[in-house]
Amino acid sequence: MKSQEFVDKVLEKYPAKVMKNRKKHIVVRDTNETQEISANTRAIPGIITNRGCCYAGCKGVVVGPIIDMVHIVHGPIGCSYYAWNTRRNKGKKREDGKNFLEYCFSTDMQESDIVFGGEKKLAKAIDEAVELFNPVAISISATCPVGLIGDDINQIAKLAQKRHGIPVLAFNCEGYKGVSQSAGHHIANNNLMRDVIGTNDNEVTGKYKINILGEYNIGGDEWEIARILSKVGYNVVTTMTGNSTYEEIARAHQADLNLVQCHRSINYIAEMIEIKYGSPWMKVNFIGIESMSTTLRHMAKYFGDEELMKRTEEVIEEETQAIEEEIASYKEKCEGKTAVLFVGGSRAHHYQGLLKEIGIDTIVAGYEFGHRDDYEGRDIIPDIKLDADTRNIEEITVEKDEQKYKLRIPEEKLEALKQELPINNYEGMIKEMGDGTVLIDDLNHFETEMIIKAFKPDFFGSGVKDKYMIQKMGVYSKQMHSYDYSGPYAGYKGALNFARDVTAGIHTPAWQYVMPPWKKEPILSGKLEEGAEKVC
Ligand code: CFM
Repeated sequence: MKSQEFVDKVLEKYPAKVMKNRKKHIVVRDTNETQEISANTRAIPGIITNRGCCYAGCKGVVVGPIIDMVHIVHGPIGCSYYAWNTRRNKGKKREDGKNFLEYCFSTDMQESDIVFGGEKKLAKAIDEAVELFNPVAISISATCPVGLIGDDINQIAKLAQKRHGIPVLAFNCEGYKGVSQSAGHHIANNNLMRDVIGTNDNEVTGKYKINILGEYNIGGDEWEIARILSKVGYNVVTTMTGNSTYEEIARAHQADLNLVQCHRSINYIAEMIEIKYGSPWMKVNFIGIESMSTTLRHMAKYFGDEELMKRTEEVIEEETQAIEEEIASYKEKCEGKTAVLFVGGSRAHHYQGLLKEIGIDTIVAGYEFGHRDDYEGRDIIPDIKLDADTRNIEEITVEKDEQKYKLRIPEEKLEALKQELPINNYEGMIKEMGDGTVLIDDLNHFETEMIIKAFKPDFFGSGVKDKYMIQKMGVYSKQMHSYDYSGPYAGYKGALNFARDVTAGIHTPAWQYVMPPWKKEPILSGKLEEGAEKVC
């Protein structure tokens, strides 16, 4: 089916008001046009959206992966339980042996706490956590009821910090704030910037100091990325926040350059670090062989050191050679297949290159909660001011700390590099998609079904809420959030893992058994009574 025909078919099913709304979130790509898409607006009530909430974006995504903090969720147990290890953000303990990622900490609010207030219970939970685990720091994340009943988590945190002498950070990330998990990223970014980054001045030594921002070590991605970067000679100060510790994040301001992998979840910190501490940020992509190599070349160019450039080429050569043959064998098996990608706020873009490398074209793509800049590129920035998700979010402003920090690179040199490198810039997803492909923002279950019927893709990269519905329709679906049980998928070895998994997934004979037997043959047989009429 042609893309426009598909869009018309989807829209005609909606009541007029809904149709008007959804129309703005769907774009058929025309490479001759500069196209716009509506994004980051409230989902329509009644539509089964795949989105999460503000708490998910704050605690689940940005704060939760810090390994040596105890992350207490102040709320009913479900909010904590359903976020317990499901994202597969991994972490390894450091010398102090502190890694609490496997635990699930909650105040388990009950009806009486809602009626009489939960502050005492929260204070007690903090005391207990300190006594039992002795963490480096504590985070408290608010869930919906906390905001509704008015528990003052900031005051509780302040008092607990005094009592125990460790940082206790409060995040007012009630689930209902904003329109999706994106609001939670923003809140987490603000607090980490205000309370943590820049508080550890113990000097990080070595050359080429970098931070990896917007990388959460899902399925071990960060380990593969860090392996490659150290092989070239980079010194990773911290990753935000996958496999990170509190103190590593506290010294992030010492890096010379910030690499931004997931722009959506961390762009606020990247901007603020540049303003306050003078280290610019550069957009990178560690997913896919070509993207990984391009990223390494961009980094070497930024530092402009001959030796580093040479080493970069050596590493690229060695790493790509090691996987070339196996990747080619997968490409042979997947050539000509098609993919649909629907993931949070960056992966639907990042994975397109890798899929292409094994011969798979992305024909439909969209974000759950991306903003317009994630689709259209950073240069539409004035519109971000109108962003729906800044509602209820305290904007923090940071100022240049000129006393202590200068720009890490001479200004003229930086300006020249900006012409060639993605420094402080991000090209959105739209520009990279071909004519006739479809972009859909905040895809819902009805539209998912329609996509499958219209395009019959071979691969659907999405999340757990729709995975099984897609597979029941006979299409291979991979969870692009947690990678199901696999990973890493980043870097060179990760690309190979991904290619292997996808090839196996597409070619498994399971899909031919998806049709239930009663759709093909009668399972009951009998004779009609004389004179009886057949009704079905
Ligand atoms: Fe960034 Fe992410 Fe994503 Fe995201 Fe997420 Fe995630 Fe995601 Mo799931 S931070 S926007 S809020 S890349 S948890 S690691 S996979 S929706 S596309």
